[in-house]
Formats: sequence, structure tokens, C-alpha cells
Amino acid sequence: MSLEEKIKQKAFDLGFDAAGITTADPMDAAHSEYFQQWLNDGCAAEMGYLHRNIDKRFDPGQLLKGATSVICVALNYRPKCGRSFQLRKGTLHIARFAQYEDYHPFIKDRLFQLAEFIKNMGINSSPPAKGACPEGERGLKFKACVDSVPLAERAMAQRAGLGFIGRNRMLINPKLGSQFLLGELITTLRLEADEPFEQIPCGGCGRCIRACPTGALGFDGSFDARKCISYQTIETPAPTSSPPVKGACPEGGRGLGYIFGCDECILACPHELGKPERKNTNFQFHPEWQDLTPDQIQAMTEDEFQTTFANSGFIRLGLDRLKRNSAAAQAARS
Ligand code: B12
Repeated sequence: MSLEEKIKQKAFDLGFDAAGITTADPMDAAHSEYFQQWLNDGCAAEMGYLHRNIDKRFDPGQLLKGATSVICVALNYRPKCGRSFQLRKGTLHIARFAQYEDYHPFIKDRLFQLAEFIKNMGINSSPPAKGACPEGERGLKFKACVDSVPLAERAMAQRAGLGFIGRNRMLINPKLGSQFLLGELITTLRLEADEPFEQIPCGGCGRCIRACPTGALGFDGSFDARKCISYQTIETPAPTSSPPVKGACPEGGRGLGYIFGCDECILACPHELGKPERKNTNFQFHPEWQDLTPDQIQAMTEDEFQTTFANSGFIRLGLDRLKRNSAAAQAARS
């Protein structure tokens, strides 16, 4: 087994469903230009953090000094339940990724374990790539990234051969579909890179565009976060924030009852058909949260909220936003 194969095998042993390797070279300028234009058009709405560290987002070498490779991993989160479960009448809907424990520490912890594994492979003493490490620092270095680090994760994963970007903006893997989360381990270890995944055009399909209840996706490939239910439910500040954000969560999921994220453009995608359920059962799934009624959510105290949703992404969302989203979803349905 080559070094790269051993690393990928370890990633699978740790519970990831796909792994690929790319260089830490800066990405094509087309990506940053596209991203900058998207920001200029206002499509990032109030996500101010996307306006910061733009150079780093497209250059892993700026996130870890001396970086030469990026190991990209994917964690399948497709639950056993079918779509009918998701759309039970009268219930509030929680996007599938949010029905799990918080994926950030879960993936990061396993990326740290992958880094430890590599450190213990006995390659620590190999000389660093020319100019890779400053004098006296010859050990391998790693940086684990999941979401919060400014790195264009989908574009990076495509370059590592994990899939292509669909019109619904999701990274789509031919074996897994798109219900997976991404993580990356940037390292100073020089590895052989995989071939980038060729872009597969979505052609005239357009199912995701028609499925989006709020018109966030366009046939021209555009995506406007301001209209996206996921953005409206997750990223717009709580009602108590000052000054209030204009248009915060106005749609209430257009009657679909989403209170945390949205899956409509994913579930409509033909690449989702016949794809496997998640295999990593250590990633804690909480389907019981879907049974919460709007009344129960409105009556919830902060203590109850912290207990019910311990170690989940709900804690990041906060009780104020959850109550706001639930009220908006209920109002849009009645
Ligand atoms: C901000 C953000 C959001 C925002 C904005 C979403 C968006 N589409 O940009 C909101 C809150 C709406 C959101 C929602 C969701 N998100 Co989100 N999000 C992010 C985050 C933090 C940054 C994304 C970003 O940079 N957006 C800016 C746009 C411009 O980037 P982009 O669409 O990815 O496009 C890039 C490439 O695809 C490529 N590209 C695309 N089109 C074109 C066209 C041309 C011409 C060129 C040259 C390049 C190009 O270039 C762009 C720049 O690199 C990433 C994590 C990360 N650090 O990357 C997670 C991430 C993208 N989200 C993720 C998930 C799971 C979701 C949701 C499914 C959650 C849910 N169920 O509600 C939805 C999906 C919505 C959707 N259809 O995109 C996953 C995606 C996994 C996957 N399989 O693709 C990520 C990678 C998080 C993770 N670590 O797993 N998200």
C-alpha cells in the first residue's frame, strides 16, 4: 500500500465515507473572482465573515505555513428514513444535517486522529519540502478545517477528486450523492495528489431550481443566500439582536415548516436516487427532535433547551432563533 492509500484507509477506518488528496497550491483565480463577484452582488447577505480572509480562502498555504497537501474527507449523513418521514404533516422540519450531534467537533476530532496516525507512521524525520518549514522546525504540521476556517471547501474537495458542484451548489459524489459533510486536513507532508473531478454539467434538469420554495437558485447557476431558507433560519440574527436585520426569516419556510436549515434542493436532485445510508453510527442522530411541536418550542426554557440539544448545532442556533423560526414556520402554514 502506498502512503496515500494508507492515509485514505485510515480515514475510512475513522468512519469517513470518502477521502481524496490535493496539493496546497492556490486555487485558480477564476474561483476567487467568482466568489468576489458573488459578494459584490450582495448574495452573501449578512454573512460578514465571508468578506474576511478572502486570500486565505483560496490558498491553503496561508492557513498553514509550509503546507504542501490537503487531505479532504466526506462524512455521509443520509439517514435511514425516507422523504415521507421528513414531510409528516403538521410537524416542524429540521434539515437532516441538523438532526445530528454538532458535526464540527465530530469531524475535527477524527481529523486530529488522522494527523496523529500520520505522525506515527515514522515519516516525521523525512526532510521537509524545500522552503516548507523554517529552520529548526522539521516536524510535520497539520491544520484541521471544518466550516469555520476560511477555506473554499467544496472547490477544494472537487480538486481532490471527491465530486463535482451541482446546480444546487452541493458537492455531488457519484457514489454518495450530496448528503455528506466535508472536512480537510492541511499538512506539510508532501503527498501525491488525486486527479480533480471533472465538472459534470447538470444540463436542462432544473429540479433543484423548481424545488426551492423561495427561488434562491437560478438556471444561470446563480445562488442568492438572501432567499435561501437555510440562510434565513440559521444565519439571520435572533430577533433580540440590535439593530434588527431587515427581512430576517420572513418566509417561514413558505409553509414547509423548516425551522433549522433546508434540504429541498438536495432531495430533488436525481443524483440522490439509490444512494447509501450513512454507515457511521457513532455520529449521533436525533430523529425525536422532529416530534417537537411549536407549542413545546415556545414554552422551552433555556435550561430545557441546553439539555435537549446538548452537543448539537442547535446550541449555536440559540433558543431565541429557534423560537423565532418555529413561530414563523407555524404562521406560514396556517
Ligand atoms: C456560507 C455557507 C452556507 C450559506 C451559503 C451557501 C452557499 N451556497 O454559498 C448557507 C447558510 C445558505 C448555507 C447553506 C447550506 N449549507 Co453551507 N456552507 C457555507 C460555507 C461556510 C461557505 C460556503 C461559501 O463559501 N459560499 C460562497 C459560494 C460562492 O461558494 P460555493 O457555492 O461553495 O461556490 C464555490 C465553488 O463551488 C465554485 N463555484 C461554484 N460555482 C462556480 C462557477 C464558476 C464560474 C466558478 C469559476 C466557480 C464556481 O467556486 C466557489 C468559490 O470557491 C461552507 C463551508 C466552507 N468553508 O466552504 C458550508 C458548506 C458549503 N455548507 C454545507 C451544507 C451541508 C449546507 C446545507 C446543505 C445545510 C442545510 N441543509 O441547510 C445548505 C445548502 C444550501 C446550498 N444549496 O448551498 C456543506 C456542503 C457539503 C456538500 N456536500 O456540498 C459545507 C461544505 C459545510 C461542510 N463543512 O460540510 N451554507
